Amino acid sequence: RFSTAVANEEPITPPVQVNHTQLLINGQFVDASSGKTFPTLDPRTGEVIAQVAEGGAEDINRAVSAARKAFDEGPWPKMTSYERSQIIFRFADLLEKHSDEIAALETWDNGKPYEQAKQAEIPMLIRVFRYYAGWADKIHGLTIPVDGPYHVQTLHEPIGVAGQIIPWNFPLLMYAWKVAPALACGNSVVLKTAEQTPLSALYVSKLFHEAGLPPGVLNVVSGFGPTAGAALCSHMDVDKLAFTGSTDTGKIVLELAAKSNLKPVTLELGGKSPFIVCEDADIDKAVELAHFALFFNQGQCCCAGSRTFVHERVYNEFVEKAKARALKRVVGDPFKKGIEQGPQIDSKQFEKILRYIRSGIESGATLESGGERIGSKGYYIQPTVFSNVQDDMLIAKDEIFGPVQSILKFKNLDEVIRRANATHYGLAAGVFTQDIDTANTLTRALKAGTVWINCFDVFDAAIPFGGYKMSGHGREKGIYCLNNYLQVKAVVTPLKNPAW
Ligand code: TXE
Repeated sequence: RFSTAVANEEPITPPVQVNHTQLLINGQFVDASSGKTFPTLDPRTGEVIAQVAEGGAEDINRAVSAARKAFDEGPWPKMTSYERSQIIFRFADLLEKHSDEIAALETWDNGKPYEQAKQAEIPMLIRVFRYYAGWADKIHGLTIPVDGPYHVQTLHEPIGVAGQIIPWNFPLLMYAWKVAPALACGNSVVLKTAEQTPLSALYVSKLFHEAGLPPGVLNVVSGFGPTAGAALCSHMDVDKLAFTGSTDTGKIVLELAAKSNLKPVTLELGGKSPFIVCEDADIDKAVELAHFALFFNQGQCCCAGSRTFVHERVYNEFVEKAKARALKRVVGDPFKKGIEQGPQIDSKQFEKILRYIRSGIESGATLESGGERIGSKGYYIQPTVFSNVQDDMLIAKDEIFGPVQSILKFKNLDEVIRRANATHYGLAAGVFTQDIDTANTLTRALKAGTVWINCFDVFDAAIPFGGYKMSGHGREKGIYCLNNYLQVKAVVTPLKNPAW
């Protein structure tokens, strides 16, 4: 059933070395001021990959000072926008050149299948940087006609020092979504990576400097949330914050921003996204995409289709096929070819997921497949499918963030709209139907930042992404993200001769 091949065997040796474990401040790799380090672990075994410098408040101060200086005194905002775009393009070329090592490092630290990292995520990382490099010299204001003898224009200026905090589920994609637009708009950055996955950001940021990025423009601090993360959020010299992570931590980030200097905050938080399969849907395709929507990246996606609503007329057929698909899922060492699912990120997430599985069973949902760990080493979990899930069960309400599919039954559109929207989250939704009117009705009725129709997880650098309700504030990617990193200055000049 499940490929347990490597969960109980010696893991494959990753084809990459760890060269950078210090903090990157002002263009230099440096130790933490405290001299402290922390281990980053291999999710395949729980063993230590490397000791990494543990940044704290003092290191955040150093990084913010470097970013402040790079922003206030240049050269970054004083370069032409074309020069900035060329550096970002050169960085993208280096990412392409080193994509094998980068993908290997990402897999090693995170546990995601190497093929997924290499074929999907690194190309997207590169694409996002090229997309925003293309924007850098196309950002400009407007000339505005007004009721008086004035020439009025707007200048679109960078905000200043951007503090950015990212999670561990897509370390490099989150890096790209944050760093690329901030730098393209002319800001400087202090990035706090997730404590579970500090390695790949350090590696690629070194390449960024090789591409010509001036010192201080991008500073990377590894460390923990309540120390380094909170210090960044509270810092009086940080002008803007961008955060991706849990809704609970998002609230803390917003509070710290408000209590310090009221810096604007964009938040990309959790989700419990509905995936709605109507009675006229192409069932085989819907089963496959519902499986992908939930199990992709070990189920560790903020937009995972984690409430699979299926129309009662096709429910039994769907459940049978969803179960069969889950039983075929290939789980094992993410460095092996053909692996669809690797280990979960760490013991905390692993235990959390197993708790939710137990809660699903105890609350009366039907366990169709999976439900247990695989092997005795590392954080592998069987692809798990529950049917007969009810809205009030914890597995239907909370973000599990693991390979656990919950299938719910519905009777009609009004009912499924009401139930799909009955959540504090609003990140994404999937709709499966062949009827254009049903698709249009659901698209407009669902309270979600993204609606995928007959597809799921289609990401593109140009498509905005973000949440309604407690899934977040603001949008990342695309043209919409530029506003997060720009100030608008209105400039008014009297006209000497209004007739002309
Ligand atoms: O998240 P945290 P965790 C969800 C998912 C997961 C749960 C917990 O449900 O099971 O969150 O994961 C930093 N001040 N998501 O504990 O705490 C932290 O160091 C400032 C969804 O990993 O939100 C890391 O860099 N920063 C999500 C980042 O916040 C703080 C992706 C995320 O960690 C901080 C990840 C503080 N006080 C988890 N505390 C998504 N939206 O994709 C922590 N951090």
